[in-house]
Amino acid sequence: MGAGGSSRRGKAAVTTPAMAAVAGLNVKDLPTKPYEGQKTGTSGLRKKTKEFMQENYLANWVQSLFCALGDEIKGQSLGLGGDGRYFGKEAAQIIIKLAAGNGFKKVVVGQNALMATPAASALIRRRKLYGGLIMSASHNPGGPDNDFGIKFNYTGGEPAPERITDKIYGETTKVSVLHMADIPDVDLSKVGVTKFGDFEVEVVDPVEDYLATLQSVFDFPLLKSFLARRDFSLVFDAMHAVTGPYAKRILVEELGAPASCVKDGVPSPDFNGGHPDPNLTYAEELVKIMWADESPAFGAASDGDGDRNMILGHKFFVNPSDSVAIIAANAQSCIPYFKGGLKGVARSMPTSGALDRVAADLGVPFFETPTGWKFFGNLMDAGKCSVCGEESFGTGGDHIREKDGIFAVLSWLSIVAAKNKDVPEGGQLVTVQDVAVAHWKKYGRNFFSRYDYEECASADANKMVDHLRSVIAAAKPGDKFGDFTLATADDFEYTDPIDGSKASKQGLRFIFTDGSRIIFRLSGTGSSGATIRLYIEQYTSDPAKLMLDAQEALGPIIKVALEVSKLQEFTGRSSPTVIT
Ligand code: VG1
Ligand code: CO
Repeated sequence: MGAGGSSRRGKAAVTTPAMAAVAGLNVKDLPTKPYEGQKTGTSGLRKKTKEFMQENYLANWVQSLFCALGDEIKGQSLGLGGDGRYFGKEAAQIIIKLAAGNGFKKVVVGQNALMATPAASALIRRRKLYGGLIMSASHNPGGPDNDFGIKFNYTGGEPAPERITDKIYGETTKVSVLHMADIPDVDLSKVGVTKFGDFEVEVVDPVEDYLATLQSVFDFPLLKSFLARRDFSLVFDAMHAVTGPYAKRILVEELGAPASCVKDGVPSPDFNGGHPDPNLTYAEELVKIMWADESPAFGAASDGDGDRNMILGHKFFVNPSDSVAIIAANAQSCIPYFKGGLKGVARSMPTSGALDRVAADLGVPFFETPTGWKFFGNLMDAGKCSVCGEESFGTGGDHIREKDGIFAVLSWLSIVAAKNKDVPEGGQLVTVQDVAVAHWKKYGRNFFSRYDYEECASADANKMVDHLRSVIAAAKPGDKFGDFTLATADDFEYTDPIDGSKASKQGLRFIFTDGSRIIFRLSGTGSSGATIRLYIEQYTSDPAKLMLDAQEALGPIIKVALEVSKLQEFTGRSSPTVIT
C-alpha cells in the first residue's frame, strides 16, 4: 500500500538538539516517506492493525497532525489514551516521543494507555489541555487481524473539525521527516510523573476526571439511593472493552451497585474476539439476559471506546433515536445539570424525527447535522445545544464534546429513578418500557430502523449510489413510490450555522409527504470494502399502532427502499448484516 520501507530504514537519523522546544531533550529527525490513503473518515483514521503497524505508518499521521497544527502546539500539553485494543501501548510510546520532539511540554496519558473517548474529552476540558489523541477504532473488532484507529480532539474536547482533518491529510501526502525525541519508553503502568529535561509525562487514572465531570451533571446520592432499592437491578455489559473500569468505579464503587452487575468488565486487546458494538446483533449475550423471564430491570451496553450506548428494559429495546428524544424531554426535571432548561437540541440527519417533536414542544432551537459527532461541537460552544444524539447508539450532552455511553446510562437511571420517586419499594415499578410508551403516547412514535450491509465490494456500492443519484435527479415532488408520495429527494448538505462551513454529499434522502424517509449513506468508519447503510423512518400518532413491532410497521417502506435502490441487484446481498 504505502511507500517501501527499505529506503526509510537505510538512512541514518540526524540529531538536532535545536529542534527541541523544551530544554534537555535530544530530538532525532528521522526521514520518512508518505503513505497513501491516510485520510480520516467519520471519526479519525481507521485501518487494519497490520497497516498501522507498518514502519512509520502511525508516526507519519501523527507527525502530519503536528505539522498541520504548526507553532501553536509549542509548550502545550497533550492528552493521550485509547480503548485498550491491540497495538495501543506501542502506539502510545511512539506518540509520546513525537509529542516531545515536536515541542509539546507535557503528555497526560491514561494508565496502561487506557482512556474512554468521553473521558478523553472530559480530561481535555477539565485540565485545559491543548488537545488529545484517542487511539481507538471504536466498535470495530480489535487484534492483529482487525482494526486500529486514531483521532485528534481539539481544545474544547471536540473531534477535530474538517478544516483540520483536511489539513492533516494534506500533510500526510508530503511528510518527509519525523521529529522524535530520543527518550526511552515510559512506564505507563503506574500513575505518576516522569521527566525528561523540561518535558514530562504524567500517567493518570483514566476514570478520575471523567467521574468528576459526571458528578457535576448527575445527582449521585439520589442515584445511589435508587440503586439500593431491592426491587431494582441492572446489568452493564462492557463487552470486554474500555468501559469495564469505568462501570466498576462509577456504578459499583460510587453508586453502590453489586460488582456482579458489570458484565465482561476487563478490557481485552481483542475484545475477547468479539465485536464491541452495542446493538441487538453484537450484544447478543446482554439481549439474552434482558429477554429472560426473570431479567434485571435495566440493561445497558457500551462500545469499544465507551462513547456509544444501548439501553434495554425487560424484553424491551430503546431505539437510540427515541432515547435522545426521551432524555431531552425529561432532562430538565430529572438531571440537575439541565435544571435551567435546554439551550437547544440536535441530531444527525439520519436519526429519526422523534427529537424534533420534543424540541417543538419545549420551544427550543433544533438542528439537523451530518453524521459524525464533530458537527455538534460548534453548536454547543455557541450555547445553542445541550443534548444531542445519533441513531447509531450515540447520545450526549454539552458537559463534554463527545458522545458519552455512561452519560446515557446515568441519564436513563435518573429518569427511571425520578419516575419511581413515589413508588414504594415492592410497588409497581415504572419500567424503561413504561417511560418509552408514555413518551410515544404524548408525542407519537417515529418508527425507525437501520439496515447495514457490511463489507460490500466498493465498486458495487458506488454503482448503487450512482443509480440512486440518477433516480433523485429525475424525481419530482408528487411522484409515487409504492404507496408513498414524494415530497423531496436530495443529497443532504449542511451549512454550519456558526462558522458557515459546508459539508456536502452527506446522504441520499427520499422524504415523503407523510414525513416518512428513506436514506442511504456509505459508512465512513470501515477499514475495508464498503458498508451501505439504509435508514428508514415512518411516523404514527395512531394510538392503535404505537405498540407495533418496528420491522412490521416499516415493512412496506423498506420494500420501497430496496426496490428504488436495486440494492440486491447491485450488491448481491439479499439480507443485511445488522438490523437495528
Ligand atoms: C458511524 C455512525 C456515526 C458515528 C460514527 C462514529 O459512522 O454511523 O453516527 O458518529 O460511526 O462512531 P459511519 O460513517 O460508519 O456511518 V464511533 O462510536 O465508531 O466513534
Ligand atoms: Co465508539
